Amino acid sequence: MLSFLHISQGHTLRIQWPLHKLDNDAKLLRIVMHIDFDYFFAQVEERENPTIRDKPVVVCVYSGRSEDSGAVSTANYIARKYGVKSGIPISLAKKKLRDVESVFLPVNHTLYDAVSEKIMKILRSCTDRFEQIGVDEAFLEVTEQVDGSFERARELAEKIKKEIFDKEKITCSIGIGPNKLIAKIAAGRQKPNGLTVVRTEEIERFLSPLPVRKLVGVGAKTEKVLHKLGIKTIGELAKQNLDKLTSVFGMTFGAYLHTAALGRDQSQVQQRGRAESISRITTLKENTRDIAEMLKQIQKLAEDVHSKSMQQGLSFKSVSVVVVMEDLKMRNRSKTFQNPTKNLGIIKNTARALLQQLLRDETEGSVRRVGIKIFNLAYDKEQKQLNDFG
Ligand code: DGT
Ligand code: CA
Ligand code: CA
Repeated sequence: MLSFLHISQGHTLRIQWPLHKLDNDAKLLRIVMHIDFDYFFAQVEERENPTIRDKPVVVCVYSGRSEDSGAVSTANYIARKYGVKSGIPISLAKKKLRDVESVFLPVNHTLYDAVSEKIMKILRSCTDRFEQIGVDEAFLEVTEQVDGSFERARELAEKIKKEIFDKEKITCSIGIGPNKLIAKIAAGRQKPNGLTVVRTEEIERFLSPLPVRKLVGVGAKTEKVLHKLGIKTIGELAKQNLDKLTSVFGMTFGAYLHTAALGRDQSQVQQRGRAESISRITTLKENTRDIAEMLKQIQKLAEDVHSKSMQQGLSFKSVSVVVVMEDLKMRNRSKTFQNPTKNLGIIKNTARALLQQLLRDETEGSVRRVGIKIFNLAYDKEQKQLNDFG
């Protein structure tokens, strides 16, 4: 893979990161990791209650209309052996599992979100280029960290899997490739608890036997059209000429199919998803001007926003207090510090001072709701270095 970085005289070119310092050829070298947590909602439920682990576990969205109406959100791999999968009706899942003792549970998003945040925080500490996709997936750009070595990327992935399992008892599957597209498809190849590495020179052999449906962006509809054209595998799709694909699928999507089937993808890992602020608000038992009562609630809310910020590895520079008056008018007061902090005491003390000030200014009317917000958020400075994994 690194062969083009060798100079003919026999010595190796020193790789100069960051990427923009490299020549054009070397810019093509990227190593991207995609992580997908295995049967996520069901695995979290197993973790919470290990006695259900050896049974089929089905996590459901109950619609509430009748006892079993609704759809399966996800299921563990034991249940999948019986044909239970995301999206099928709960009643159908029950039918498939009628001869075996199984566990049906309602979705508990608060729980899954909390676990997801903890794992995402681990991932974020492993790289400075991180893109979260939904609740159970993320891309990591690791090119620089592993010095362009797929072998070192594999080692890093093993350490990440171990850290997630040691800390959160959740398994995940990781794909490593020269771009996001390949990494994502690779992550899905050996599930659960898989690790699949696809080097640049392996792209064609890896992609060509796969059904077209495995290509990111190809859903049931596109698959049907492709099948009608006699195109079943990604390899067959890669052989189609661009004009034919654009005439059937339009310029944008046709061109996408063409390049994607060749395993090409230039899209960057986008650092995003960081919250602008973290806030909590609550309704008081009764409308009041009793500051002690309001402070009691504010202290609890402060602990909430603080723990949320800790989970996400965020510090803050600003704190604000908001109250909703009995006439539903909103009032707030904020304070911004010179430097970011993670200190719970600072949130509490600042909130108390802000609330006192607000009530001194607002002399009329009683308060219906109180809330708190931290903002001007930043990720913790000390990012974990690769050495911490070595
Ligand atoms: P896997 O294949 O081991 O990654 O299994 P999951 O369950 O993690 O599947 P994934 O990654 O496609 O989806 C992540 C979570 O999203 C999953 O635990 C439940 C939820 N989910 C996925 N598909 C559906 C669906 O069709 N309906 C509902 N309600 N939830 C879904
Ligand atoms: Ca998953
Ligand atoms: Ca997923």
